[in-house]
Amino acid sequence: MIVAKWITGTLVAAALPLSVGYAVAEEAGQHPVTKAELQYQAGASPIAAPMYSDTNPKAPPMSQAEFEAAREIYFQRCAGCHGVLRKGATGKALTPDKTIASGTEYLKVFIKYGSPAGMPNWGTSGDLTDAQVDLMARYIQQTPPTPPEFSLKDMEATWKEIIPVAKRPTKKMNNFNIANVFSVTLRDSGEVALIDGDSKKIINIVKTGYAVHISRMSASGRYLYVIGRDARLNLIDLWMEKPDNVAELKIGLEARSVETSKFKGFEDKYAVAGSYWPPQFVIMDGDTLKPRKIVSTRGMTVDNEYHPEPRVASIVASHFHPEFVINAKESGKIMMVNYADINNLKITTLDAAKFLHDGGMDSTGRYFLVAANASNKIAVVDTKEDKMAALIDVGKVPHPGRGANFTHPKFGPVWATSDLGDEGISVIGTDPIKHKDQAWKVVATLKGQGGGSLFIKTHPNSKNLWVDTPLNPDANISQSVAVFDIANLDKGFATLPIAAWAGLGEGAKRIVQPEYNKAGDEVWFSVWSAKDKESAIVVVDDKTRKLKAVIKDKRLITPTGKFNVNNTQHDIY
Ligand code: DHE
Repeated sequence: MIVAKWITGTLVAAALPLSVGYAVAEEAGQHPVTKAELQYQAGASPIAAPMYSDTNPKAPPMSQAEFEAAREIYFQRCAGCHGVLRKGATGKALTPDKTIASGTEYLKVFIKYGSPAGMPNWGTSGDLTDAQVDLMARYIQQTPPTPPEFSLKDMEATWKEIIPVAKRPTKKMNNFNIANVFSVTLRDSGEVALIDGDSKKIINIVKTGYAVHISRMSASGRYLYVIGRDARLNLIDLWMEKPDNVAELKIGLEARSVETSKFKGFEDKYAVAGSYWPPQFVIMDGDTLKPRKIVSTRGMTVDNEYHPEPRVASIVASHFHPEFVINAKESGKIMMVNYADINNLKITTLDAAKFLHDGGMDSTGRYFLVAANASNKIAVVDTKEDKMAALIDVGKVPHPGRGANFTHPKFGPVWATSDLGDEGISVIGTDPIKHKDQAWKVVATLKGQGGGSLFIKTHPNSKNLWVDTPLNPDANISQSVAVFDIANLDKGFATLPIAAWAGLGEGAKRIVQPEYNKAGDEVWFSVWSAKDKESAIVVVDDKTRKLKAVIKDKRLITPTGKFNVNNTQHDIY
């Protein structure tokens, strides 16, 4: 069986015995963890900056070279779950007070064989040699090294205004139908491909950050923002003859999210980006990326315990107030950041649930639904009242992307999420006026192809609900996609063999992230293989569910997320 794993930010395929393929177990207070989730969470951290460290006299000895080697392994394999400072996130805290008490021999067993609660078996899986296991057991007894902070001055030093506003076009200078352009993440080449949705031709390949993550649109639909895992933010002007970078800023050492101001009167005025390290967010000028204000997320969790590194996960812009809705992962707090006066910021902080990750708006744009993934919950924020509307129990490790809004034949307007940890799809009522009894309740749980799902999608003009399963350990499932008929959800799903349609050679060929075109009559899928293998984008006719086009190009290296300009600009999903 083939399971994906991330090594130094690269997707590779590795054989794992069936017994560990979907290991599920539970420890008091922890949710059961699937292999798919583990592989996903244990992503590499790109932090490469010099770090402060000291030597704990009680810890076993290590040479400087050993310490550096272990530190590199820690940031590649362990930081995603245990945190940069090792204070614990979805994984346990690994601070010297705990690890020295356990001792080297105990830690070696743990690292080599893993634990039923979710610790991967790094030794027996072949990922780490015995010598590396020994190294890591000694390393985690040392005082954790601390990466540097990143101040406004540090950011300013990285700021590049590639084309100043005065030298940019004053009107659209190309003939592209830019509302139907797609920005496609080329994960391992550190680029995005801008693809014309009408002709399916590549407009430009634009250099962006390392392991580029997401793209978001300005309110006007002119500016495209792209954030890399290395916290490099790029601003692309779609009005240029050939759309390209016009500004760049490094907002920290590691990041995942970016958004722009969308409230009336503030269109295109500000951008905001959140970082994993340091744990903070920065508000910038929307058209230049000039950094203006940094706010730290360090502080108490929803359980009233101090957390030193609550990473910034998803961010959305409110349509009801001049506010950004900013989600802090480890603390479980949602900050409604009012940007009307950025020198006197007003922040309303809501208590949601720990491990906030990804989410999207309901069809009216009033409610924001976000997964508290390792808490198995969806938190609902009323962005008009700036209050929590609900906290809903769903399946194991919900992972909606931005989710899917549609009208359920019985329950009216709903929003749905699929799960990383099981095959369920939770359908949640979102209409507190006409369907009050169903609002913020799971009205149906559909059964999909299996666990390992990351993204679910539909469109207001479509009758289909698409659910991917790229992290499922069974290649038949990860290489195909499930589609439900919204009018007949009880009938179950049909399966489309997207990877086979792409006609590629060998490779993982994971089908990831359905994304609609502007009209809502085509749905695009990435066929994602490692960077030394051929990948593709498959376009399906939404009505007939038949293959419409395959986009292949040697420059399409590891395509993952795709962001249609119009749908991203208007929160259509
Ligand atoms: Fe993502 C969204 C974090 C791994 C593809 N990802 C997000 C968001 C966060 C996040 C916080 C929400 C951003 C927002 O809305 O503002 N992702 C993380 C991780 O921490 C994690 C688990 C591990 C890591 O090391 O980065 C991770 N993500 C991945 C992948 O491996 C994926 C599948 C492939 C890739 O390109 O790296 C991936 N993430 C995506 C995509 C979105 C996303 C495509 C946006 C979906 C959308 O429709 O909006």
